[in-house]
Amino acid sequence: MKIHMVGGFLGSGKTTAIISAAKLLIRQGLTVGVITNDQGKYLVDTNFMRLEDIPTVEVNGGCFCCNYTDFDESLDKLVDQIQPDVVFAESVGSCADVVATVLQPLLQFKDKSPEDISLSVFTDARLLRAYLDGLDLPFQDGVIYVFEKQIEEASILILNKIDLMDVKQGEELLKKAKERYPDKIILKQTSLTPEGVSSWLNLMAEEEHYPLDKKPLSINYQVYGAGEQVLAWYDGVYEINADSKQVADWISSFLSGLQKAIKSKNIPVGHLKLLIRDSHKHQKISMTSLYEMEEFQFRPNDEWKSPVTLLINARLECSQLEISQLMQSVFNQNQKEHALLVKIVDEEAFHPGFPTPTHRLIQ
Ligand SMILES: Nc1nc2c(ncn2[C@@H]2O[C@H](COP(=O)(O)OP(=O)(O)O)[C@@H](O)[C@H]2O)c(=O)[nH]1
Ligand SMILES: [Mg+2]
Repeated sequence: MKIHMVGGFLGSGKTTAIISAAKLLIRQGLTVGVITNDQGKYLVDTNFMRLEDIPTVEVNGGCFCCNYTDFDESLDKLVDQIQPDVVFAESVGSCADVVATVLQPLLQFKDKSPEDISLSVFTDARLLRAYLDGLDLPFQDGVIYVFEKQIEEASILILNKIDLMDVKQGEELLKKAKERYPDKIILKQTSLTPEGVSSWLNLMAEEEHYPLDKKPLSINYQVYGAGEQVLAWYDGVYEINADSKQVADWISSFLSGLQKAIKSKNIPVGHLKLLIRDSHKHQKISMTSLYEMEEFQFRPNDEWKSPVTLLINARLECSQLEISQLMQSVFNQNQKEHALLVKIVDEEAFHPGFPTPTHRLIQ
């Protein structure tokens, strides 16, 4: 069984790539399982993977490193349930230091060997380009520190969403990245389709990519912890009961209300993702950093059948109070305009705890 750890910043495309990769491997006759991970209770990624027919277990309420026992049990559960040939584990987008806290424990306590394990780190090509060009990224220093540390420990670095640049820009970025990170295998990628991730999959299947030969990551947990905590988390589950047109109108204006509120308050976005589902279909909508406000591509003409569930996960650089007030005011404003039967089934907002890994093995 191969275990591919997939890390990298919020919104860099990890879930998208895992889904494409899983579909390709399943088509080839392999059995694939996924372990998702995030801070809250109601995870968009887990539900989305399952709706895409990919066997998925989750570690919620904190990252793999601080919940290693849950990670370990989730892996056992997958093995019991489906005996996978390949497991993808997606770590939280604000998580770093996974070699010492997750991969080393896998080797030492699970009796895995290095050729069974890989670590790929995803970056949004545009964010990496801005970073390598020395431009200001839309986050505080602590958050940028997490972004840097994630890249530093990668053995495979993916320049993802390369389709959003022209070919020349992509080549230039690859050249710059190779100069800056000469010890890494670096791949340009578009993760939207199974075909787009085939080179990445071949790479992981053929060679040994566990970064054992490298020095342990030198990381300042105070700075990392501050970066992790400054991004507040919100998750919510809403249930909408109305006819299809009303549901679509409510969601459309809720989405644009969110966009407007975030923009007007100038709040940096780590990730804002929504999963809309009814009994026969689903759609995931994402907004990542300020570059991608336009990524909200809701299809307003779809037929939605009541009850429609809206699952929301947000990671914004603001306080817990601000994130809950923002969600509440957009919701209330939307209710004033549409007055539908929309129930908030559950919701919560918090700052993730300071990272305290279960294990930190640096040989
Ligand atoms: N254009 C483009 N969009 C992508 C690509 N990979 C992911 N995305 C989009 O980026 C957003 C965030 O992706 P997601 O997989 O949820 O990121 P994660 O937070 O790293 O798991 C989604 O809207 C995806 O559709 C890509 O290769 N090209
Ligand atoms: Mg994800």
